[in-house]
Amino acid sequence: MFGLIGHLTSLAHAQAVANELGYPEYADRGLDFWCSAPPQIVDTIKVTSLTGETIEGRYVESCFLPEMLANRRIKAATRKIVNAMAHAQKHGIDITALGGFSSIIFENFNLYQIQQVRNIKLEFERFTTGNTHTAYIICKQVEQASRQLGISLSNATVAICGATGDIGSGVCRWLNARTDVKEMLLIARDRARLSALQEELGRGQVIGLEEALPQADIIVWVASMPKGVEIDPNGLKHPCLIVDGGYPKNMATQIQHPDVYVLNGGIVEHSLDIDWRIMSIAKMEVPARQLFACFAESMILEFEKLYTNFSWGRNQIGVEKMEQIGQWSVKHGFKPLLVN
Ligand code: NDP
Ligand code: OCD
Repeated sequence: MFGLIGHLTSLAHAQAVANELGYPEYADRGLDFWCSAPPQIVDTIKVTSLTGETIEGRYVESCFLPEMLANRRIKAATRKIVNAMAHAQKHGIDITALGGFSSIIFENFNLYQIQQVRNIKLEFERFTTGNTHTAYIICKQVEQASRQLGISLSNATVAICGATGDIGSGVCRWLNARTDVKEMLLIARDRARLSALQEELGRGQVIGLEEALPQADIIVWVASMPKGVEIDPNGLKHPCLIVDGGYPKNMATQIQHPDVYVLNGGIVEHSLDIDWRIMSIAKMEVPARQLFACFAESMILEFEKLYTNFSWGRNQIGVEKMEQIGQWSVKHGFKPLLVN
């Protein structure tokens, strides 16, 4: 059985959907309430591969909210993640993806140390961040959507916001090794990590966001921002392809400009309908078929009977592993979401 650990994007979002999902006691409650709420299994999922095999999974809501980080409720945030992992393990889930901020919190707050959660000893090999598949899908979106829009990578400047992160560094490695992209602009806050990445790649310009945006033909957003930033589409190149892989979204602006194309980044479309209700809450356009690539990674590992933490640790996503998960992704019927 596979599992998905996820969370909602804001307190307002959580309050709005709690009622709809049959948890009226969670609606209208403030951050304190969510800080003390236990994890819940809120969906049972069935997915069929293109090979014909059907697998079953569970969605575990951790009850983490990004406001917990913004309000320095760090202890609550870390408890949400380890409790959700213990809940998944207790329910016999063999391989679980740590969606959105779950893996970021796990890594940033070094939760390896908390292996014992009440009577459960966490078995970390039952969990995967899902980031190898996410990085692979974002790269395929860049390659295929740029072709759709007539942007040639060999003439293109690609800005990667969150370049030094787990997904961002994987994307940079792929663009460097597997494409002929002309220029890479590397954006993040920590200068030392940016220099280390630049040295590893042997290329790339370290630059601030404001300076990078007007120069980019393609912008990949993979920064771990609890809240999105506003940008002015008139200050971008035209055409410009934006692939926003953030959860919550890195861009707060709803862009409506004929020459700026915004793609929901790190999203796959499955070839067959999936029997679940969570993706309508996550506001997918086609909720029966579209899902987060990190979630798809745990399904792929279940289809392949690979009960191992395929994606683990930080900044270790290499192109060979991306290619490997990519082959399985295609085999089981997942495709990157492209421009309509
Ligand atoms: P990491 O924590 O590994 O990396 C985050 C990166 O963002 C770092 O480079 C960090 O560098 C940078 N960053 C953070 N804040 C800012 C800021 N304000 N301005 C510029 N850069 C910033 O995160 P992941 O790679 O694991 O995840 C990245 C994003 O992808 C998250 O939003 C996550 O929720 C989302 N995600 C999407 C998935 C999907 O299936 N679509 C799956 C998994 C994750 P620094 O701190 O130096 O600024
Ligand atoms: C990307 O990184 C993936 C993150 C995935 C987040 C998934 C969002 C799924 C939304 C469904 C949540 C339903 C929660 C209902 C809460 C009710 C109280 C227990």
